[in-house]
Amino acid sequence: DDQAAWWRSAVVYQIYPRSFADSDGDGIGDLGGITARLDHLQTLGVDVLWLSPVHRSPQADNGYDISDYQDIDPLFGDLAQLDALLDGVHERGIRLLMDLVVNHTSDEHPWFLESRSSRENPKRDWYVWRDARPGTTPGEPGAEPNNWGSFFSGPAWHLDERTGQYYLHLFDRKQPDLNWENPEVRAAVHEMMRWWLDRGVDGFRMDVINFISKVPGLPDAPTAPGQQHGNAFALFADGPRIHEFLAEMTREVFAGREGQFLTVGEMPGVTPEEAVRYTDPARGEVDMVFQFEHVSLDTDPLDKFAWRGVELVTLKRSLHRWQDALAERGWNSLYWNNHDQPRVVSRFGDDDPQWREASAKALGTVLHGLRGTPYVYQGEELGMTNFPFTSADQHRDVEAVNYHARVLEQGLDEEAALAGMARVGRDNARTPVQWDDSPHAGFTTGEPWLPVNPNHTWLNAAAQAEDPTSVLHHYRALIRLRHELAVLAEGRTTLLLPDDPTLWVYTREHAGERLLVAVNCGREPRELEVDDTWVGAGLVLGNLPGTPEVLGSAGLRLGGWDARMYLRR
Ligand code: TEU
Repeated sequence: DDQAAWWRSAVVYQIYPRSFADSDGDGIGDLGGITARLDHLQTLGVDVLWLSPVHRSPQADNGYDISDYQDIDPLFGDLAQLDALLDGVHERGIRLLMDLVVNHTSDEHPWFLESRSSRENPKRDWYVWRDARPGTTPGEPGAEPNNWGSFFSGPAWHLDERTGQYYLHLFDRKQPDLNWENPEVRAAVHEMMRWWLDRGVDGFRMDVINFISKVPGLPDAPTAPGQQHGNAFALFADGPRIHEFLAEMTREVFAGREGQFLTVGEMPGVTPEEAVRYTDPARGEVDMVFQFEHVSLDTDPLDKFAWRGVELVTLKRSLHRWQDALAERGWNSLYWNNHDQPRVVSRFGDDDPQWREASAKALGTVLHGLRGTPYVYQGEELGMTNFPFTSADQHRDVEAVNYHARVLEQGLDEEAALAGMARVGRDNARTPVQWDDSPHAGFTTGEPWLPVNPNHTWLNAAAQAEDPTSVLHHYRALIRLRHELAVLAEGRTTLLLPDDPTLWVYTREHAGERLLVAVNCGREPRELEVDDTWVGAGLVLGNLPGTPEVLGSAGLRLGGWDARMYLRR
C-alpha cells in the first residue's frame, strides 16, 4: 500500500554541485565541499539529497552532458569521495538520489564516438541518425531531416560530415539523443542504474525522462507564423512507448528492491491527467513527477526569455489543479526553485529589502502546506535572490549564451533579450551558495566560476543560523511540521477564495485534523472571513512577529506578506 511510502512525508534538498561548496580552491563546487557541509542539511531536517550530475562530462551543459556514467568528473572529485558522501548522508539518515540523464549523452561518450565512426558501426543505431531531407544537399539550411528546434536555439539536428548524416539533439549539439527504440540502449542504461543501486544510492531523479519515447518517423511539427522551427513537444514528449519503457525500467532495475527506492521523473509538458498514470503505484512507473505548468505561466511558450509575469490567481489555480488531479491517485513533487528556474523570491515574491524575508517565508509556507513532496533547492532556505545581471557576458548557461547569440545573429531586440535573461535566466539559480559574509561568501578560497551575489554580505547562512526570525529557521520549522503532522503529508486540499488577487488560502483535512493555510501574497494588509469552526484553532507557524497564537475570531487581518498555518483537531 503506497500510503506507507516513506517519501510521502519526506522533503528533498537539491544540490547543484558546481555552486554549493568548493573544497579544493579551484572556484568550482565539489563532493568534498558537500561532505563538509552535511550538518547544514541535517539541521535543516531534509530526508533526501538529490545531487545534480557529478559524472565525467565536458561540461557543455554543466554536467547534463555525460561522457562516463560510472565515473566522477575530476572537477567534482572521484568515486571514493562519492562513496564518502554516501556514507556521510546515510549515517545522518539521509538518502541520496543521483541525477539520471539518459535521454541523451555527451558527444564525447564512447558510445557516441563509436556510433558516429561509421554507418556500419554496431552502435550506429544507439543514436538517432537520419539522411538530409529528400531533395536537399546535406549542410544547406533546411536540409535537416525535420523542422524540430533545439531547446538551446537552432535546429535539433547536427550534420556529421564524416558519415554525411544528421544526428538528433533536443538540447545542445554536444548532447546527442539516445535511441531508446533500441533494446541494447535500454539494457545498457538498466545495467548502469543497477550498478549505482549496488553502490548504495537510494534512487534517481530522471532528466526529461518523458522525452525517451518519440513519435515514430519523427515527422515535421506544425509551425506558428514566423516560427523558424516547429513546436515539436507533442512529437518528442510522452511518446507511444513511454509507459512501456518506464515499466520495463522498474522491472529490470528495481525488481526485488521495492519500497526502498525513490524515482522522480522530470517531465516537461506533462499534464495532470498523464501524471496520474505515471505516478499511479499500481503501474510501477515512477513515484512522482516534476511538472512544469506553474513555472511556464510567466513566459512565452515559444520564447522562454520573453518574460510577461503572471497573476497570483493564475498561479494558485495551476497548483491547485494539480492538487485536485492527484488527490486520489498519484503523487506531486512541490517546488519553486531548481537549477533551471530563477529564484522564486525575485520571481513570485518581493525582493525589495523590506519585503524579501517575509515573502520568502510566505512562499515557503504556501508551497510546503500543500500535498506532495516538497523540494528545497540550495539557497532557497536562505531566501537567496536573483543575481543583478547587467550584461550578456556575465551569463555562463549554454541556454542563455546560445539565445543571445541567435538574437544578435537575427537582429532581434537585444535589450529585451538581456532583460529576459536577467529575469528568468538559469544562472540566477547557479550563483554560489552564500554561506557567510567573507569575500566569496565562504563558497571558495579561489575565484568562483560564477560571481557570488553582492548581497551575500548580509544574506548568508551564518547570519541566519542564530536568527529565529530568519528564512532558514522558517524552513526548518516547515520541514519539521511535515514530519510531525499527518494532515500535512496526507490531507485533502481545498482552495478558498480562488479569485482573490493577493490572498492564497486553502485547507487540508485528514482523519479529523484540519489545517488552515492563509497567506497574503502582497504588501497591502488584507481582511478575510473563515467559517466559525476555525475559532480557537492554534497557530502552528507564522512568519511575522506578534501573530496571535490562537485564532480568536472568524475574521483574520493579514499584514503584508503575512503567512499563517492554523491547526484544528
Ligand atoms: O531540463 C529539462 C528542461 O526542459 C529544461 O531545459 C527547461 O525546459 C529549460 O531549462 C527551461 O528553460 C533538464 C535539466 O534540468 C537541465 O538542466 C538540462 O539543461 C536539460 O534537461 C538537458 O539535460
